[in-house]
Amino acid sequence: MVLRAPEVELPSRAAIDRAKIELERRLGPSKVLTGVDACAAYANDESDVEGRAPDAVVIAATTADVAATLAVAESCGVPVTPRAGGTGRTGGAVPVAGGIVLATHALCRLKEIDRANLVAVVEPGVITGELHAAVEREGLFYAPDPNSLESCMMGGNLAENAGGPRAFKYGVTRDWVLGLEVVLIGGRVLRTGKRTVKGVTGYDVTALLVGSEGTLGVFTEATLRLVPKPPALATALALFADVRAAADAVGAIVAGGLVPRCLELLDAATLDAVRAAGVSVDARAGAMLLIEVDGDEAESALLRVGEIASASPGNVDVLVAQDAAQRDRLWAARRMLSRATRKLARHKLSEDVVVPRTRLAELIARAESIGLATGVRQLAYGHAGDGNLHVNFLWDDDAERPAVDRAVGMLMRATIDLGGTLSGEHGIGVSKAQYLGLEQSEDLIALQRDIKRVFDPSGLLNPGKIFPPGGHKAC
Ligand code: 2HG
Ligand code: ZN
Repeated sequence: MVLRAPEVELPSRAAIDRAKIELERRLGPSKVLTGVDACAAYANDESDVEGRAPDAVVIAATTADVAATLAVAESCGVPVTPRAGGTGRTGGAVPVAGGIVLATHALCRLKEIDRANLVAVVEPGVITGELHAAVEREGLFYAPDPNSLESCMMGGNLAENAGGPRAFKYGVTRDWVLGLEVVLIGGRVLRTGKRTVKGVTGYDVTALLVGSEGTLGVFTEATLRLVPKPPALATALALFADVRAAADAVGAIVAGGLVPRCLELLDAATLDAVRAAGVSVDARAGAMLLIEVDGDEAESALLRVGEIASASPGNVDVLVAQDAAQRDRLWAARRMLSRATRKLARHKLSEDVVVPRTRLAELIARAESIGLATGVRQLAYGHAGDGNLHVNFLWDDDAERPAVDRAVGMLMRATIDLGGTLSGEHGIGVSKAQYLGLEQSEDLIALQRDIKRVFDPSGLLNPGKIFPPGGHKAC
């Protein structure tokens, strides 16, 4: 059961044919796929957004390839959808107007790790987990850790401003990007930002581009900030009778002056999925917090976190990971949640709403009543320290889809009521575009559309994303 793509203007047959000829002439046939099956493989990402198979896929290997593709797209008037790992959750890499998919996965060099300046330079096809491993071998650390880090790529992380469990202490992708090389529609190559820690020259175009969901430019290189690898790590599980008790303990830990690097929450239904996947979890637990602390004082900080969690109402137990192998098992269980919960029903939709952390318990209660009111099964897990909750809606029968859409709309409104925001890490893409007007004023949306026009006057770059052609309903 798919989310219908928005109605967008399609390129003419003649424009597509011209573009194919030009692309092959400029890039050579080996970098341009036009076969039906080859193109169909680039029509989707990991969201349920329905794509329109592209007419051509460019496998770019250099910045010059990206520039040539964007020059051809502009001169022929054909839309382009940029794509790196294709692991996005809101349809950012889904070509909704056909045209060209510009794949950057083959631009995959980790070009540099500069230990003295604490900088890494990467191309968009570098897998995030591989970047982690490479810098950690040098005693350094790049913090953003989306749970799909074994398959997602830096290009997508930059486009969506990806976060992950460590965002609570270390922030999201944007906080780690010093500068970019980006190609604009038409083929102009720009360098933005800096390679220094400080630097306030001009507008912060780097910050604007990170999180722009492929609508402003195509990344070909990023200069990233690194820090020394934290010397020690300590990890614990705190089990609670129910999810409200766990959410309240999160507030108590933060109010106690502690800054764990991760504070992850799993509700009862999610714990059942974890148990079903073969991980044993105390039967008394109706919710769990996975807590990780790093730094010189990690052991003593974890002890303090454990004391606060044990003293919190509804606590069932606190278990400290005894060694790296136990810690790895805990994280493996957390990182497979998205896949484990997908097995619970034929269809799953995972939202990534955020509220101020003190309102997390209220958001969970609202999600539960939305499930009851619409009859749609739901469960929740996520980055509780950030107030960022993945409310998952699950259903088997296609006929339930309208109820799911109602549930999603209700969740978006509840989030805004609680002072929150629609997306903490997956972006707006196609999936949430219709709700943008709930959070942002017409003036703010109009200003962003104006910015989009400056970068992309003909609207050829990733059409149908963030700003749907039909305007925004204030649903
Ligand atoms: C996570 O935190 C990811 O595991 C994916 O953001 C969330 O698919 C999901 O539910
Ligand atoms: Zn997440």
